[in-house]
Amino acid sequence: MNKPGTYSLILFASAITALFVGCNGENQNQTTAVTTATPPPAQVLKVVPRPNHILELMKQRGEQDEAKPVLKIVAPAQNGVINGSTVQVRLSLNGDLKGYQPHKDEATGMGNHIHVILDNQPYEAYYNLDQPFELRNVADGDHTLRVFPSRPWHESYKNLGAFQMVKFSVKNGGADASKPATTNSGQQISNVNSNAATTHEGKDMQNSTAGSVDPNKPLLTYSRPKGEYKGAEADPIMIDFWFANAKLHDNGGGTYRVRYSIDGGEARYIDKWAPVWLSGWFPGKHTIKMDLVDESGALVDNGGYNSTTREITVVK
Ligand SMILES: [Cu+2]
Repeated sequence: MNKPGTYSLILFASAITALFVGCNGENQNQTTAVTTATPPPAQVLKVVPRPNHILELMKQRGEQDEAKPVLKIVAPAQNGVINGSTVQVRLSLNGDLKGYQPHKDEATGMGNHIHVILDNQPYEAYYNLDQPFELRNVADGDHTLRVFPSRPWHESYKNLGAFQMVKFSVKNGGADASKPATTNSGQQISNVNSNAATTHEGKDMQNSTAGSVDPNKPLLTYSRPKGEYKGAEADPIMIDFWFANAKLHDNGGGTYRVRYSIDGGEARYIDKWAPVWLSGWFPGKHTIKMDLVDESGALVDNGGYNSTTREITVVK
């Protein structure tokens, strides 16, 4: 975010100002004019309430936001071994759904969906549970898969049973590690069944393997923000995560805190498990670092997944 050119200009302007003050005390107007070349304002991010357009969407959705969706990972199986680099993901959705169903509205490109996370990569969106979701180009080795249901605006459901994780491994996959990361977008026609070509959702995956994650220990799963934000979408931007196997400080006597920092700035804390909306983003690239810490501020490790840094782009 530094702009060396701008700062040199300011230094130069200050030098000129000093010169004027030094040699001609009467030239106050000139001095004032030059010193108004102030440095660019720093980005100040404020926590703001849930925005009105989301409140409006919630109203239109009836009871859906009170749903308690329960996911089950049908495939890959826990500790399963996959031959080949394409991993078929199958999920079943149950629980108290109150009308909640994953579905992409073709007109808006939005809808309820599932966040699917291979290892600790950014999530991919899975819309049509009637079709398997393909993770393509998955590297040989051990992996984890994490899933949880999401609303159209990418806020996760946080009820018991919404989040699931399995470990599996890939053998003889021959995945191309040199492939660029997730450049293919979404849908692809697959002729798995020659009689009826089916549309599979799926994504090329980055080269990664599992951390040594203990499924019973406190686990922070980074979800949002992700990708590119444009116009009204970029103000405010939501921070959201899944937290399993423990409680945060303000959720009934928990001892954990989520610490985040934007662009390497001050540490901020989330003590109650809920999305946080931040307003005031400058255009450009930003980093978001999200850590799980204990009350002394020490990182609580779990296979490396409890400390995640992501980059997003804000376009205005
Ligand atoms: Cu989403």
